[in-house]
Amino acid sequence: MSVVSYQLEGDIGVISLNNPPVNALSHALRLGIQDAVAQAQNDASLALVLICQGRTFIAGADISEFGKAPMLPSLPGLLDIIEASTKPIIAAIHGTALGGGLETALACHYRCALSSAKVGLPEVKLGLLPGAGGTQRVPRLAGVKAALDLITTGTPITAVNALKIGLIDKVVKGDLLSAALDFAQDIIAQGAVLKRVRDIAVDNEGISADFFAEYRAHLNKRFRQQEAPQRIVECIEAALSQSFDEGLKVERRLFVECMQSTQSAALRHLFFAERMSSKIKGLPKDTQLKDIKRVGIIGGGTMGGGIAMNFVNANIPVTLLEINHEALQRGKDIIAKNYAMTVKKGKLTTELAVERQALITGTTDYNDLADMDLVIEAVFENLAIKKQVFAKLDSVCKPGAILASNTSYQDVNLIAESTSRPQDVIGLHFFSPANVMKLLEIVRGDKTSEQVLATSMAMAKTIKKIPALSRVCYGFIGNRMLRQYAREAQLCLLEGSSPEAIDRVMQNFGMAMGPLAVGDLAGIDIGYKAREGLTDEEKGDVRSYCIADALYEMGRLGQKTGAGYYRYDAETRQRIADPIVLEVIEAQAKKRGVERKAISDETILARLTFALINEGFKILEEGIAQRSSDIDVVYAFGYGFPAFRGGPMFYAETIGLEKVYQTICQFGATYGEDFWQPAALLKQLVAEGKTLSEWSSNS
Ligand code: T1G
Repeated sequence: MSVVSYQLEGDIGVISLNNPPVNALSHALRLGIQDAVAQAQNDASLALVLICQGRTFIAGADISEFGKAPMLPSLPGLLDIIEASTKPIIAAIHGTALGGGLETALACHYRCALSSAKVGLPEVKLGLLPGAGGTQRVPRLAGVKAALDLITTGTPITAVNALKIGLIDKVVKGDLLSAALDFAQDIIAQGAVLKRVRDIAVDNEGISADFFAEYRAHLNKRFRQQEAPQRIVECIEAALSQSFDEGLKVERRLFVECMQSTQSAALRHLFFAERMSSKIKGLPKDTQLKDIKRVGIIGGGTMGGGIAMNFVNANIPVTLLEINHEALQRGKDIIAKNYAMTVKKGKLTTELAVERQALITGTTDYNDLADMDLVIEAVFENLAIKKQVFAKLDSVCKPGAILASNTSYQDVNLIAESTSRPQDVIGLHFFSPANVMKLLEIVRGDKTSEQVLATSMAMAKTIKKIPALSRVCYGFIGNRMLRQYAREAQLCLLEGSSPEAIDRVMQNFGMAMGPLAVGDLAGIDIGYKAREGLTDEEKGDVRSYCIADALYEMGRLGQKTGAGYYRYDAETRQRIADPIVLEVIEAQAKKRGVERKAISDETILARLTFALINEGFKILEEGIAQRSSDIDVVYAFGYGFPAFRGGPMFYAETIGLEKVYQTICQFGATYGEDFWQPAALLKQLVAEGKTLSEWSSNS
């Protein structure tokens, strides 16, 4: 099947691309376009239309070719050929013209698009910048400010908005090819002018002397530590101050710098990891999916309410069960409040918010769940209560209904045992706030059927979640690793650091929030209550929670009480270091015989991140996670791990497994081997000189 076809439609040459799934600009596609444009220069055509088959116009350069030996024609080289055409070329856009796709359209002489189409330059999300003239052509058509906003955010815009800022010439309706052919005829009738974007001067209207410095400062706040946004500013500055060809050279130089950066490698790793995580190793491709038309949710608390929103947002009706009408009303009020906030932010219309809430039916009667295709339990995090709920579901739900628990720690196998249908039981671990967080940990029980697994993965996509599969262990992937990270944060506190020092180190690393600030946000009572049900042995080393317990007993639960590891300003809710906390820490250190001394930022960072990484290796060697990139997906999309570092396991590779291993051995010698035993898999890979991605893709 040829990826490019060329034929005359009357006096218009039509270049048609067909490179599923998204017409990415593979080498074959670039060659095919080059040949078609060359052929058209000598035939009877008066103008050309460039159009794509399938679901979208070109969605970008072929990311899977990155890092491989370049093959001619390069994309910039191809765009020079398009722009130098002796006949006007009209790009006909549908779907999402992104990255190199939009750059290809900009090298054409005209652009038309269906009103449903979107255009954008999302390279920055891959740690890159538009490397085929986008930073030089967009300012010429849309101006400097619009170019900076479009390219540094990477957010696509609608065809109508693209028309408004001058990126496209016409929004068309109906059949795209017919509309594009009509548009080409108009262009011919007007003299077939070769409108080359490179010939347009950049408008410097309103660009003050400190405009770029201010924009850089804005980017520093919004995209902390990210390199690509700053380089984009430099490209746009060049578009304004230099010739088109000189500007292209600046763009090329900075694009190569981005391409070679660790940040871009990390973001490209996550791009594919996010798409890989929904694939289940060993699951037959043709596994039949169950139809999920009606969903029941048990528990209308913060989690249950948030979970319900995911389904009604996907137009799937929900029956929400609570123990009584007051609790049910509270649940509905939580949902109404969440929607009101979304409407207030302008992200949803009032009508849609009302429509979606109308899809939620409340009940206090389990029998109303009899006909549900999927029921998700989101009650109190207590195994005994969950087992009672599942035994009840087993007696009322229809055969074949999927029975899921939103548990974040409990053993899904034990929950399944409380039913006669363990094959239909699965864990669906949502992250709070459940209507916002992208990650969904899917926990397969030993007896969960392939059909329930496959259906859960497909359902995750339907409700726009990013799934990651876990087997059963305490805390699954994310929370099991988090316990080690939190333990090291607590020990660093006890041994000499402070909440503000630890949080500063982790925020500078790129975490959305430091661990102690997160503790105050979630509530110190959560951990305290989770430990209440555990034996001393299960609780682990008392040094890892004695400070939290002391704060709890002082009534310092975190933000909810105005004080926890920090004090919170009543008006601004700003976090303020509190000397009382230091007194609590010193008292606990004394009580535990710990002599406090300063801990360097570097040691804090290594202790917290290597504790995560080491546990990640154990999770891999135990087969809890399918692949290392799934662990990266969990941390990047569920725990605020900086995407530009690729996730904890990718980050370990960028440091080098040898260094991680040696440091963990040193930590064992310094802090004791109870916590610092290198994972067997880490030790094995270092001994074999193998990388994790090699092992993970081979296993
Ligand atoms: N290259 C290669 N494969 C791609 C791809 C790309 N650009 N985009 C998507 N795919 C694959 C993806 O891996 C998946 O494969 C399948 O297509 C469906 O994708 C020079 C340097 C277009 C909005 O960043 O944002 O141009 O898993 O599951 O949810 O300046 O894909 O099925 O085997 O995401 O409908 C810039 C990235 C590149 C766009 C569709 N372009 N793609 O979303 O489907 S850099 C991008 C997307 C560049 C130039 C620079 C989305 C989508 P598989 P999907 P979707």
